[in-house]
Amino acid sequence: MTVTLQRHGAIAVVTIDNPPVNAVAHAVRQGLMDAVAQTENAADIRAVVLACAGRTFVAGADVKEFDMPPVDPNLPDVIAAIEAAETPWVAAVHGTALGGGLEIAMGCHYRIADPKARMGLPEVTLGLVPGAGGTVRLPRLVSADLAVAMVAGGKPISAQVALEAGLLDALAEGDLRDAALAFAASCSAPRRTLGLPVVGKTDPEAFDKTASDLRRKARGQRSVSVAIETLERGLTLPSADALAEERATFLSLKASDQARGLRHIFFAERATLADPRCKAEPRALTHIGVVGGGTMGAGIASLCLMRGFAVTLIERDDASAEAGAERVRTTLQGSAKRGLLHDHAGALARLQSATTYDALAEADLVIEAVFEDMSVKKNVFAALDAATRPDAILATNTSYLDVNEIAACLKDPSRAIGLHFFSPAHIMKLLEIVLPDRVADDVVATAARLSKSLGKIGVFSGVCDGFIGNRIMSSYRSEADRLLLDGAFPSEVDAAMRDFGFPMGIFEMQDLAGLDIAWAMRKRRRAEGKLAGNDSRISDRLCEAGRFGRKTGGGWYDYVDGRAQPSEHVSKVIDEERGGEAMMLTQDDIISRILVALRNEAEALIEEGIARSANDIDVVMVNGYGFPRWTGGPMFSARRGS
Ligand code: T1G
Repeated sequence: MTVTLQRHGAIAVVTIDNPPVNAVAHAVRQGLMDAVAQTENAADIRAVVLACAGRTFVAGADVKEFDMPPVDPNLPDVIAAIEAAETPWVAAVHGTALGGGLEIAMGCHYRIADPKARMGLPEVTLGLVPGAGGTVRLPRLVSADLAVAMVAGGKPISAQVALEAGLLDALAEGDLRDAALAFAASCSAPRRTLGLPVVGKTDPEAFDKTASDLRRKARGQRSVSVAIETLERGLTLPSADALAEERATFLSLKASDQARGLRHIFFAERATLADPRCKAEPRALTHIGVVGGGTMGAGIASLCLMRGFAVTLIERDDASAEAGAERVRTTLQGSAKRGLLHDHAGALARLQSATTYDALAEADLVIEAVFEDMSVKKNVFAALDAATRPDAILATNTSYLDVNEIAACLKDPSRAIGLHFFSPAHIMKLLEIVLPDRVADDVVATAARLSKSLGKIGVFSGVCDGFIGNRIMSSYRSEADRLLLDGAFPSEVDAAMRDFGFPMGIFEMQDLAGLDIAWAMRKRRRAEGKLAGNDSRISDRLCEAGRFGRKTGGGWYDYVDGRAQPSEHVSKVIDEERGGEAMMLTQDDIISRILVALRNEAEALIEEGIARSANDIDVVMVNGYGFPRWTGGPMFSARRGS
């Protein structure tokens, strides 16, 4: 049974049990409706505790049902029935009460939570607004300043913050169910949320600043501004009108392209590691070695420490080891300050640094993050082969080198794998798990489980020059270069792609990263005869002139007081390289040519077996390269014809 009712004396405990996250599927809605009827007709029931089995309170409506025809009872009706009850209902919240889950809790008359619980309204991240009273009940419990951050920002808050703000009535001391039963026994009458006055804006300027910050960060995602408008209307409209407006807005957004795109990515991200090889038993992982304490290595080490692993950081000498350890300590300090790291002292205690590989003799996994040069990486792997246990997994963080060639350095290549982190490693969600030909299944399974333990979105990639993301981005760069030769300028290409929804344009990105890195790669690949057809002289000429980007005061743009300006030098080089007539290119021309180039490269990656599916390509491009999330990714948006 998805919803059960048990008696504890005069208290009824209604329990939802719909694994894995108690999503409000139809069976849950019907079960709750039945429970209201049952408890209202039982004169000897004085109060109801609403609890959930498993790891969390209701985590929202069942997103899988969104593309199916609605089936009554709908969630607003269920919540209205709970709220109208004469018998007081007490929500007992644990885990994450999100979306419809928090809306159900707010429809209850009282709320008690486990101190570690979190609650929020993430609908905006799915291109929606709350559809079951969230924008109408929340402002009757907390200030509008907090309500707008929750509704339009989509981020959950802690139980402590919720208690202080008025969203919770109590935090459970000890067992949640016992505390909820005791709380329910003390309730004599229902307190209906809709009957409470709107709390209002305690600091109108703070409200406006939150709203404008969220609108700016949303870029092209419409649901954020719609959520702000819906909430603001809810502050002044009679509750029945506000509920009707909210529901109409929700239904309209649910059918939108952006909501479809965001639902696609939500499920695509959760399907990337569904692979037969992950059925193997993963190896135990507690002690992770990281070779290289530079930005990347220190970021990886910090992330592993934050997620509970013991880390030994290896550098070539004491000074470098101390510098690397200091980078880690600084990162941990920053994360602790932002409330992202609770066990700061524990994380620091788990960090060791050393200058010789024998410190890795007991490591379960070693990740190398040394200079991107094949001979350097091969030397590191050969040394690790001798210094580590034969069952230790050896991972390279290379972003494009041949992982098969690196693995071949080992006596047992089956223990080698690629773990391509994105910088900053403790913040970026994407992890490309690069699978060499001879990798063992349990090594693949271990990498998949590590990805989840690190809170990453892991995507499998085959071995090729640049794996999935960098291969696609190089096709983006090549098409952008061709657009320059055909008549566009860097600022026009960048403006078009920013209007499409990228956080920045490809030329701005190159100036930020540095043109010299790509220049060195082009020279290497040209020497290997691998660059035919993708070889624009423009970039080379800028590098030959020492224009490496922001760090040299000029690249594709000139930088004056840190601000990018179109460069006459670059325009002159482009005109010379064009050598002829320039075409008129509109923004649409630019966007469609670049999208076609991205998709062609993506199709090639799938064809070659480097990427497993179009969905994986969407996940990589959205989570690692700034492709606008609300489009669903380059492949999903192509299927939809945009
Ligand atoms: N609907 C359906 N399935 C869901 C789901 C949902 N809301 N949330 C999670 N799942 C599945 C997920 O696909 C995966 O399935 C499994 O649960 C574990 O998820 C009316 C309209 C709760 C924080 O946006 O944020 O309510 O892969 O891998 O890392 O106003 O899931 O195992 O088959 O993410 O521990 C609002 C979305 C919906 C919450 C748990 N709610 N979920 O994270 O596990 S709209 C959300 C999450 C709404 C109302 C509106 C996370 C989590 P499978 P997981 P996790």
